[in-house]
Amino acid sequence: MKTVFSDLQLAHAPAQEISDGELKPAVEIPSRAEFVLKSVKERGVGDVIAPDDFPVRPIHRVHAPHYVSFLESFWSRWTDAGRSKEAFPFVWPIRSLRQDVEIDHIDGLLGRYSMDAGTPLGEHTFKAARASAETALTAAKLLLDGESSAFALCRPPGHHAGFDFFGGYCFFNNAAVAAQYLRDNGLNRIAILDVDYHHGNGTQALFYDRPDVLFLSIHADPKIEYPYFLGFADETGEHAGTGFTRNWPLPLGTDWDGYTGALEEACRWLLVYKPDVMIVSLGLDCFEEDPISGFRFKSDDYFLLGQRLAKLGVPTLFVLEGGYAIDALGTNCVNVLEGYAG
Ligand code: OKP
Ligand code: ZN
Repeated sequence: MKTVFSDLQLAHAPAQEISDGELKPAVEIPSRAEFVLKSVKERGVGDVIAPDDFPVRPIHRVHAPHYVSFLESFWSRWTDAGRSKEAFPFVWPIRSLRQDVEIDHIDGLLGRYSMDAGTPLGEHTFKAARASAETALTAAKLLLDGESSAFALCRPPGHHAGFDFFGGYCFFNNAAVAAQYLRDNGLNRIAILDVDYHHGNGTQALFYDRPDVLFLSIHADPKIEYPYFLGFADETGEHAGTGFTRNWPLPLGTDWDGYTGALEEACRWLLVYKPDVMIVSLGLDCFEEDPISGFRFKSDDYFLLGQRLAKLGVPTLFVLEGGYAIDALGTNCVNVLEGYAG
């Protein structure tokens, strides 16, 4: 299986994040990707290729052009305002505040285009996020060209990012951009299986009213875990997309045995839907040692996950999402890919 990776993704290097009432060392850091890349090479997963250049259009198919422009111009506006360190939003246009005014100040714009204060933006964030989306696009293209699987080593991750907002360490929704690209290039049915520990709120929202992209997510119960405000079992799609979203919120402490029931149900939906391509939003943060998560996967369980997905017999695009236990991240990720490849 080929891996797509771009060095430009390492340029986004946040120092700190707001977490638990403190400024703490950031966890979504460049070494995540470096450790995964190292394991991919050491264990001989397959060739590692750089992404192709893409026009901005496939990103605009998923994200508002004004949101993309905001990210692109962010650093110059931020420094024009006299700031030099990384940025965090702190005010949002929620209920009772106006959504319809055009904001001039960067502090207002940061709130307009975000869902949380936990996602630092820096000088190179746009460049890295765009490279991450192009990594997913290039891997999607490999499937269009006849490969039966591919691994997009994406960073920053994507599944929390929506039509016009960033959050949860995500800026462009790499899996969604890939899904839309596959649709725009002749494939009719795409399934996205999100196995990140956190609910993929951005991906769900982007395809919530569409039957052509099935969204399935297994994650920690949002009642007690980020992103809190989406990912409950009663969210099953709307309008033409009714029935094409499924969520399996699971309790803290879930281990592989506690996970497999939901996974089997998701697999049954996949078999019925018969997608042309399955995109796996591959978070590795269900791991027992993950510093920000509360599930109890062991490293060997990731082999079983890969094996189970292979049994579906569907062309599969793996897109890296979260996973913050740096030392084991490469092992866990490649365990999935090896389990899949058999
Ligand atoms: C991104 B992905 C913990 C703060 C957690 C948000 C987590 C984002 C996860 N005190 N902040 O889905 O792995
Ligand atoms: Zn996650």
